[in-house]
Amino acid sequence: MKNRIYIKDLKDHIGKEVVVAGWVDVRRDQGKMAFFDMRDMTGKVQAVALPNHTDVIEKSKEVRLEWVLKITGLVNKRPERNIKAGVLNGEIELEILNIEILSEALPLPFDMSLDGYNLELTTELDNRAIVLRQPKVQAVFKVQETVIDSFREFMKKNMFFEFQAPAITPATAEGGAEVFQVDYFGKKAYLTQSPQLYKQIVMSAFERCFSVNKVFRAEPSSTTRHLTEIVSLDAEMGFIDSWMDVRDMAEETVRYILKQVEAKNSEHLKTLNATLPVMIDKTPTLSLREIQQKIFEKYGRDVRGEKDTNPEDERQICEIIKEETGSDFVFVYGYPTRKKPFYIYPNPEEPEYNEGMDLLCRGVEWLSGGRRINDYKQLTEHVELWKMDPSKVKMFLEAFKYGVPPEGGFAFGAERITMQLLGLKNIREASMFPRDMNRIDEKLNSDGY
Ligand code: AMO
Repeated sequence: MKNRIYIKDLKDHIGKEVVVAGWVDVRRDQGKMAFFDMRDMTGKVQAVALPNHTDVIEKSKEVRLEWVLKITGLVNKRPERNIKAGVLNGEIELEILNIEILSEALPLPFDMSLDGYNLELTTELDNRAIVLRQPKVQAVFKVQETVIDSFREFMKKNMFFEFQAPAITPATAEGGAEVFQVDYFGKKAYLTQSPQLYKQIVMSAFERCFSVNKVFRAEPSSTTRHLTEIVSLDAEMGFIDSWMDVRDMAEETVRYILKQVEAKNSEHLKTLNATLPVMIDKTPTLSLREIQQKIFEKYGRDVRGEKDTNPEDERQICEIIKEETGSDFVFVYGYPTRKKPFYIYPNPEEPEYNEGMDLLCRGVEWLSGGRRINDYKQLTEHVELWKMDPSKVKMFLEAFKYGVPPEGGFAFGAERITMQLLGLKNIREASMFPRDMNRIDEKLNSDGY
């Protein structure tokens, strides 16, 4: 739209005639005058129809919430007594000279105002097409945008090369049954669970690489922290001295993301009443066995010897670490080698435990990663030990025949981080169009074409 001024810029046009376009946000009729807020993607402004423009008053009274208008108006300073300090456009208002109706709207099926909005999650998700206009819902995805942008920024600052990993793969990367099978011209294929093997191949040529990709997990259960389709933020780096270099890079990545969210989304955090988690100077790092011992000592719950953490362990260890150090984050490393994927590097001093790690925060896993095996011989031994078919990982193994430095990497789900940063109760709130066992937007199809 030519000549349109964005609402956030109106303050630079005081005394001038401008064109704004957007939605009617809040209406207030007051006797001889009519007021409503206009909203565009940059903010809101109060529009007012004054008694001397009778035709404009008539039209203003006609408009309803969410109608889409093009308004020609005069940017006026508000009278001193009406100034709202600290609010965008709190010092100005738009005197309406002309209204052009671009689109009418049905009455909203529920209250979408900032204070009045209170939908149950299922209703919210069933009504995503409308609810996306609600400020709290928008705030979640604005924060998520910063999370993904700042991951990318931090990677690039650190010379990681961005690549695109395929979504259709011939074999499963992480093992296990949680994969979606697709019929690929009569052959079996899968939606990727992780770009794991590809990122290691790309690293072997580019030294450092990252990807921002959709990955798919056929999670057969319906939990508050699992989706079947997620945005995976993956990184892989060569020339590490030990797995601790990978941990440090993961920690600095998260620290950068937190700083960016704090700097760019303060209004959104306020809207959501969210407090960011505390990351102290050096995030505590404990082995799986150490955290199991701590849980036993503090809560008397004996999970010593378990092969992995369960949600209750994750909650309890985060509580313990918070109490002991003030940190909301904790790294856990050293999982039983044979219980994890074949590519993870076993600790040379006790090979039955590996150099894989998880980052937990506020009771939930944020990230997994660690050191990988870079030696071709050791890798082929693992393929055998894990009873894998070597022909299915031939392309992966190929890269390791030709010189690969000591290396490692990590990945985290954008929805998990968003959920945990904002203290959301359900991961579905952190996915714009969530996919789970029961939800695949059946009402969205284009069979009519
Ligand atoms: P992992 O399987 O632990 O590791 O996944 C990495 C991160 O992805 C997120 N995540 C999920 N989020 C929502 N719903 C799910 N179903 C789901 N599954 C995973 C979590 C998790 O920490 N290849 C390794 C990573 C690596 O070693 O580099 C991997 O995929 O935030």
